[in-house]
Order: sequence, then C-alpha cells, then structure tokens
Amino acid sequence: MTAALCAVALLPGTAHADNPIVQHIYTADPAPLVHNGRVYLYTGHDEDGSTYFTMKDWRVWSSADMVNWTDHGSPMSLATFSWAKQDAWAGQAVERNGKFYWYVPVVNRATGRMAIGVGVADSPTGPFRDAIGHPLVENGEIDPTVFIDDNGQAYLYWGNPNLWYVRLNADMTSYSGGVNQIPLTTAGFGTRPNGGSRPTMYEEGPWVYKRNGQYYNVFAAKCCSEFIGYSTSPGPTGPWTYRGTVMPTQGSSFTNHPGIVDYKGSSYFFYHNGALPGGGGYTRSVSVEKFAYNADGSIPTINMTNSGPPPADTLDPYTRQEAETINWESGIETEPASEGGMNIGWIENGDNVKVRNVAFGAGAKTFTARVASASAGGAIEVRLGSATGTVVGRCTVAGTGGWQTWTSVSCPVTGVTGTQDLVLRFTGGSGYLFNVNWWQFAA
Ligand SMILES: [Ca+2]
Ligand SMILES: [Ca+2]
Repeated sequence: MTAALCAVALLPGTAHADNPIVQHIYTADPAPLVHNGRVYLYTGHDEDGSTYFTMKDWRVWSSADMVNWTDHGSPMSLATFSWAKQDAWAGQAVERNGKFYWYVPVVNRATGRMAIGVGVADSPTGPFRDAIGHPLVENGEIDPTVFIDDNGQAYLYWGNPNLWYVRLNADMTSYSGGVNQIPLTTAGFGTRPNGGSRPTMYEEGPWVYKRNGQYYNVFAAKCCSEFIGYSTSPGPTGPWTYRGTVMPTQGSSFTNHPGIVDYKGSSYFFYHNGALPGGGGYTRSVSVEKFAYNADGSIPTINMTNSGPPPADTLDPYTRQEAETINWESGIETEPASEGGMNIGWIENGDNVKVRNVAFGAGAKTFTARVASASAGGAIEVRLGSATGTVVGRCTVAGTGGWQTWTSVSCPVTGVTGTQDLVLRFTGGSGYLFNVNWWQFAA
C-alpha cells in the first residue's frame, strides 16, 4: 500500500457522465481494437502531475458495452524494450493469426532519436514482449498506425511532421519495399493558415483504415491546439483528398488523437482531452463518442461530450464481474491481484464504483464479493442507480490478514430486478478498508 499511485482527484458524481472512460489514472492516445466480441483499448499513460509528455508505460482496457471498462493494467512499458530510453508515446495494436502486435514510438537510447518498436503477445491483454529486440523503423518520427488490407497486405504509417509508410511482411515484424513518404499536398491534407514549414493541416497521429472500399486517414490537424481532420483515398497509399473536420478544437488539451472502430452495429470515435480534475495538455484522458457515417461515407462533425455513448449492451451480474470493470468511480485505484488480473484498492470510507446497465432480470437474491484486507475491513453497500440510491444489500468484510489474502463474502439482497445501474459503496472506519477482486450475484 505504501507504493500507492497518487489518486486522480475526484469528480462530482454527475448523472451519466461516462466520459472520460477512465477516472483513476490519466490516459492518452487511444487505439481501439475489436476482437472476439470485445473492444480492447490501448492507451498511453500520463503520470500524475506531468508538466511534459512524461510517459513510462502503456495500458490496456476492454469493454463489451462501451460504458463499463475493465482495467487490464500495464502489459507493456519502456522496460519491455531494452533499447528504449524514454517516451512511451502513441501506438496501435492489431491482431494477425492469433498474435497481437503493438507498434509504439520510443526514444532509442543508442541514437537519441524516436524509433518505432513492436511488442507481441498471445492475448490482447498481453503480456507483451519485444518482438525483434530492436527498432522496426527509425527516422526520428512518431505515431504509428497499422492497417491490414483485405488482400492481407499490412501497412504501418507514422510521422510528425512528415507522413511515412512501410509495407509490413506477413510476420508483421519486418517490411519490404523500403520506407516510403506520402506527399503532404494541400489537396490531400488541406491548407494550414500561416502554415510556413507545415503548409498542410496534417500534424501527427494518423489513424488509417478501410470502409466500403474507401481508405480513411484520420489525423491530428494543425497545431496548437489541434483539431481532428481526415482525408480519403481510393487506395492505401493515395492519392489522398482532404475531407475536413472530424472533431473541432475542444477540451483543455492542446493535442488530440483519433481512434475509430465499428462495434455491435455502431461506429465509435475515441479521442483525448483534459477533462479530469488536474487535467490538461500533459494530463489527458481518453473519451469516446458514438457516431454514424453519412450516406456518402463522409464522417460527421463529432463534438466532445461528458455523457459519452449509450450502452451497446447489458452487463450480466450472474457471471463473475471484475471489480475493476468500472463505469465511474470515486476514490479507488487498481493494482495487479495475486489471483490474476487486477483488483481495486486504496478503498476508504465513502469510495464507490458504478457499473451501468446491469441486467438483473427477475431478481437477484445474493451478492458475493472476493475481498482481502490487512486492516479491520468494513462493509460493501449494494446500491441501485447512484451512490445515494437505495441500499438493497450490505456485506460485512472482516480483516483477512493481508491485502492479497483473498476470501469470498456473501449477503442477501432484496428488490434487485430489471436493468439498472449498480453502485458498490464502501464504508468503514479510517484508513484503507479492503480490496475487491471480483463480484457476482446469484438469482
Ligand atoms: Ca481511496
Ligand atoms: Ca479482478
């Protein structure tokens, strides 16, 4: 417990404020990936109190409904790459043949320049290892995006201030055809007012994908502050045509970074801003909005919101749910659990966790939680709707002799039917009360 992360300051429990996605740490540079019915979200991590892009590790989150997000911790960091010195900046992960490849920019210690490394894992949540033991490409530029075309040809694009690509081989860890440059023409990427040495809108953070036969490059535009613009092309390497604004300059971060996926029949746009308390250009947070393409394939203008998308699905309380699956929290942090995965901790009196759109159906009778406590413990109040909602059950948690000494506690619940938001509110004396690994209801 002494190694506690500094808590991000708490937000007031405003109704249905689902953005930012994560409240217990700062996150940046979202890269979503849909795999096997879940959306995995790869992000950077701004350290608390940063006054520069001080970033040491990457984080993975996942969701089945776009409103409740599971914390998978940090399966890749600067330490993953023995040759990396600093700057765990914006990357993207992709799946191929059952392996997950995560392309990231870091400073190469040997040259002092930004280079792009690639991590590989057998699971979308890692752990990731250095796939090749050296940079995949290095030219001092950043922000890789990866895309596999329908014919199996993979491309890695990156760059600030220029825009580059390589044709990745099927192994995803080597390339053929050299390092190629995409010409930044004003027809392709817009005209920057007073652009000087950067005459087009293109700044950084490309996100390249294909939809209905058309190729999209969505990118951070202008500087500073950035907005999100996009270009389209009939092929993966151009010619590109500038198509205008996706997200205007908004939010209290001078950078932004796009990520787009389709999931469960809808389209989603991920970005970052400075919306958390203490947030700003170096303490950013990832958010998401639902959108619909126009009939001609163009992207509508998308604005930042606090409310975020509606749930894309319900959450099943009758299967094990991780305590670190969170819609909104107040006061908790997370850490790796000795039983695997993560647990929530640093729980003090009044801290709480909300999950949205929980499908209780005909009724729950019992609540069970997996808990550990090196102190005297406390209690879990099971509430509906909000942290001040109706208490439908209360589980006492006794000390277990250690913060990773786990036991299960159960208690009856009454009046828990239908589909509702659920809040677990933690109560007790002073100091840290207990940790929670997972919970589950029984009908
Ligand atoms: Ca706390
Ligand atoms: Ca857990």
